[in-house]
Order: sequence, then C-alpha cells, then structure tokens
Amino acid sequence: MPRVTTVEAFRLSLPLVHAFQTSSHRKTHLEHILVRVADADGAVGWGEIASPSDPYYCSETVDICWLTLQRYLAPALRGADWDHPAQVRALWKRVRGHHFAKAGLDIACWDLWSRAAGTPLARALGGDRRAIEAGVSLGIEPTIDDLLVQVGRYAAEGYRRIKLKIAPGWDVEPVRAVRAAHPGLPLHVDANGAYGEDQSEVFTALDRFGLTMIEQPYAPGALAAHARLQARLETPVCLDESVDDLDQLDTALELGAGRVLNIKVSRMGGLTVAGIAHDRAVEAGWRVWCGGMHEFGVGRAANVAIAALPGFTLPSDVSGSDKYYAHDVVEPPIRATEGRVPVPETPGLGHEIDEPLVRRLASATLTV
Ligand code: OSB
Ligand code: MG
Repeated sequence: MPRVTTVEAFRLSLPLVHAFQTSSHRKTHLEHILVRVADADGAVGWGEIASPSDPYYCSETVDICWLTLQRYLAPALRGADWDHPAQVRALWKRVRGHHFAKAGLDIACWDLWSRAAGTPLARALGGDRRAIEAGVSLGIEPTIDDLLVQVGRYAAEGYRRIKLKIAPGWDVEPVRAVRAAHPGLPLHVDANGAYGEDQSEVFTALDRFGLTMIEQPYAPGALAAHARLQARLETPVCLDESVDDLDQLDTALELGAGRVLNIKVSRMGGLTVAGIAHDRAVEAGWRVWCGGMHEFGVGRAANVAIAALPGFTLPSDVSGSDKYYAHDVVEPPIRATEGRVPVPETPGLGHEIDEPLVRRLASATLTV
C-alpha cells in the first residue's frame, strides 16, 4: 500500500521553439509545475501541472495551482493510505474545481504505483495500443503565407491531422487557403470559445471545407447553443472548455451539444477521470481524442498513456516534444515518426525525468 510521505513541486519555465498565438493570447515561454511524490520505501512518481499562466483558457492559473497544491492537495495526499491510484481523487473531493493541480498529483500517483508494479502506465490504465496517432495544433500566424509554411512543414513530417486555431478575423480565409493547398489533409479548427451565437454564419461557411470537426466554437457554458449549432451542421462539433467534469459531460451528451469530445487529462483533473470520461462518451456514441496543454515531457507522457485506450480513434494533440521545446525535461524526449508516437513498454510513464535539470531550472520549489 503506497503512502506518500513527501510531495515536492518545482516551478519551471521553458522557451517555445515557435511563438504560439490563440484567439486570446501569444506565448513565447511556458511555465508549468512538476510534482514529485515519494513513499516510505523510496518509490518515486512524477506529475505535471500544465495550467496556463493567464486566465484566458480557464481561471486556474499557475499561481493559483501552486497555492492550492501547497495548502490543500499535497497535505491531503501526504500520509493517506490507498491501494490503487484510482482512489486518490477521493482524498481531495471536498476541494471544488482546481482540476489542473489535481491532475498533477493524480499523474504522479499513477506513475508511482505503475512503476512499483513494473507495469507501463498505458497498460495500467487499460490501453492496448502500441503507438498512438498524433496531430498538431497550429496557432494564429501573422499572415496566411506564414500559416501555409507551418502546415506544409508538419504535413511533410507525416502528422495525421492538422488543427488550426481560429478567431474572428482569422477563420474562413485561412481555412480556404489551407484546404486549397492540401485537399485531402485531415483538418480541423479550434475557436477556443471566441464566437457568439450571433456570429454563427462563420460556421455555416466552414461547414463546406470537409473539416473533421469544429472545436469549441462558443463559450464554455453555452451548451444549448452548441446543441443548436450541431443540429444544423454536417461537421461534428467538438467540446473542449465546456467539459470540465463528468456532470458537464452528462449534460452535453444528453443535449447533443456535439459529437466529439477533446479529453484533456489536465482539464478533467487527472487520468482516472479522463478514463471515465472516455468510457461514457464512447458509450454515448461520441468520438474522442486526447487534447494537450503544450505539456513538458512528464504531462506529454501521461497523455500518450491515456491515448492508448481503445476509444481514442481520432488523432491526438500529442505531437513530439520537439514541436514545442528544444530541450525537454525527460529522457528520451517524446518523438513522433510518420505521425505516430510509440507507447512505452517500460514501467510507469516510461520516460526518465532529468531531475538535476528540473532542480537547476526551478524558479521556486516547495516541499510538503
Ligand atoms: O484549446 O486545445 C486547446 C493549448 C493551450 C490551451 C488550449 C489549447 C491548446 C492547444 C495545444 O491546442 C495542443 C497541444 O498541446 O499540442
Ligand atoms: Mg481546444
């Protein structure tokens, strides 16, 4: 029975190889929190809190995660008895929300447990794939020509689909240009909730480009508006920000607010909940895929593991580390070959964490 005796956390910022612009903001560096848990036998597990620095994607910023981890979540985990990592989320069920911070600890407990059991994390979660299909997410570029360069590059690398960020003023024209240059490429768009229902003619126009899906067109709470849009579009609507927890998922499934779910381990609060969301959405006839938050190698390896579950039939936003970071914190770094990322066959996350590097780069550390 693992009993976590120490929780350590490290704040660190890594430079992006290419600035990323969405409907709300532009980033050149990302700051995440790495979490290390250890038990009395000296077994160790690592997790990542991949929350944004600014409250544009969700309200849970990196500063808030740091405090929540220190004051509530790490103290709840420390010293508690559990047999299986699926039980740990019950330890912090009184804490409302704070899914990114919970996800970091949940991943670390799954890693600790599956390493100790000698089992690859993907297998511990019930995944049977040997490799997962990878797609890339491309930000808003200064010009359509710049975007075409990016699309050409990742299509040539063999990625299985390309997702384009859109926003009012950067939607139908860039999609038209990419579609004209790549007629057969699996393509989808992500609006990050930047549109109102009064702008729904944009989606009528986008419905003609054979997109695999339109991700999060409206604001997170607008489930009824998403259902009305889905009812009149051929293109599947995909929910991301709208589904933070299993109750919201049940409501979305009941309303028919889409046909596809982007499952993010971070947004949903960990691997256990992500697995339950996968089961429920697939059972209801929706398609699912694994989204990302530009994770460093620790969170990226957790995404690879969950994406090995059988219901993840659409390519995931789990590109190689090299799309984002020149030097990742894990060994070996995550790599895609011809648009496929291998699922590790070694215990736990299947990647070693460069702990000296993490300690050296950390701008702050905490120990509970
Ligand atoms: O909406 O999927 C999103 C990154 C940060 C915030 C929101 C989103 C994203 C991505 C990144 O699209 C996907 C990735 O990690 O490669
Ligand atoms: Mg999204």
